[in-house]
Amino acid sequence: MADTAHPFVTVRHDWTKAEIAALFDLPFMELVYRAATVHRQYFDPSEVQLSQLLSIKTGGCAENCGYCSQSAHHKTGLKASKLMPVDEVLTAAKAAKDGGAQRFCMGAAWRDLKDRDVPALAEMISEVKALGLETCATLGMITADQAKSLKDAGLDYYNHNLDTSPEYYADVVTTRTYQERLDTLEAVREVGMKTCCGGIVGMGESRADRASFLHQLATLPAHPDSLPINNLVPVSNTPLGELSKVKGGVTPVEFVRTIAVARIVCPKSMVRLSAGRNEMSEELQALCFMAGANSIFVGDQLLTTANPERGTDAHLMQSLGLRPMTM
Ligand code: SAM
Ligand code: DTB
Ligand code: SF4
Repeated sequence: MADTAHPFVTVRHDWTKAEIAALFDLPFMELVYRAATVHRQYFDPSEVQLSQLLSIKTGGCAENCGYCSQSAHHKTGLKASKLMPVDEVLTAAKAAKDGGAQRFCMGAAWRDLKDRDVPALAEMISEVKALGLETCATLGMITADQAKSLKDAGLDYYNHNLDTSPEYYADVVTTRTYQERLDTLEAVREVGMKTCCGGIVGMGESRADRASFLHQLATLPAHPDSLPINNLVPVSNTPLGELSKVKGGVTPVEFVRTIAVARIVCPKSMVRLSAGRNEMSEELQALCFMAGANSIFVGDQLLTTANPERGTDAHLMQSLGLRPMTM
């Protein structure tokens, strides 16, 4: 990396872990300044992309992700439901569009997508797309054939997160491997669909883990088009929710550092300030935008947990002079 006061950062896929760790260790003002500089190379820093989530199939998931309210392995009290009918999804998508969302992301608590569900999803996707929204889905592991069917139906993005570093991964989930996650991302890229891939901070991982997680993203054959950084939303009776009650999450400054490093190593990605915003002050979110975040989830619900209400986000955008991204 050029070590100058005004680094022009090009898109690189050969980042080393040591370089990324060194970014984390920069004095905070220097790190944020560099990230803000990179942000301006590729984006208008006043523009924020707006996505909205809907849980189209909730709970009862076979995976044991240690942070998740929807895993059947944890007694979180969440009621499991079947795949939502298309008309209900469309009602939610119309409301999202009317509320200003640009992208509609449909999430299902599945380990992997079953072929029998593809026709219903294809119909859902094509009708959401016809409303004039960008479409995104997160349905667990998928094959290239399934990805092709979803793309043909009008799916623009597929979300599948790496979640953490390869080194910390076994402390987070044991029912699916890191390699399986990479394979799903490969299948999505293979059919030319855009990828949305990021992870979670505040799960008890170290700074070295956060650097290693971003190293994975930065050295993918193609950087994620969208890169969500979630701050753990502690859910009671999940292993990591309980751990965070004892250990605490990351400090706000460390969270901003993670956003800044993500912006520098994946300069063209939309870095999404994702879960955890409901618990953040306006000032902390402002620091995240300054550090290069340029995407958020809108709507008062993420999948199963709360997100800021529309009025709260309208105030945030207005007070910071932020505008919805021109598409
Ligand atoms: N089942 C699919 C999967 O795992 O790919 C899709 C839905 S899953 C809920 C999508 C992502 O949400 C996870 O990979 C994780 O990064 C994030 N997530 C889930 N629960 C969270 C929590 N309590 N706090 C922060 N992020 C969370
Ligand atoms: C992502 O990285 N974050 C979103 C989306 N991709 C699917 C999900 C956040 C979920 C937060 C916990 C919940 O609401 O259940
Ligand atoms: Fe299932 Fe996804 Fe939750 Fe893991 S994160 S338990 S795969 S819904």
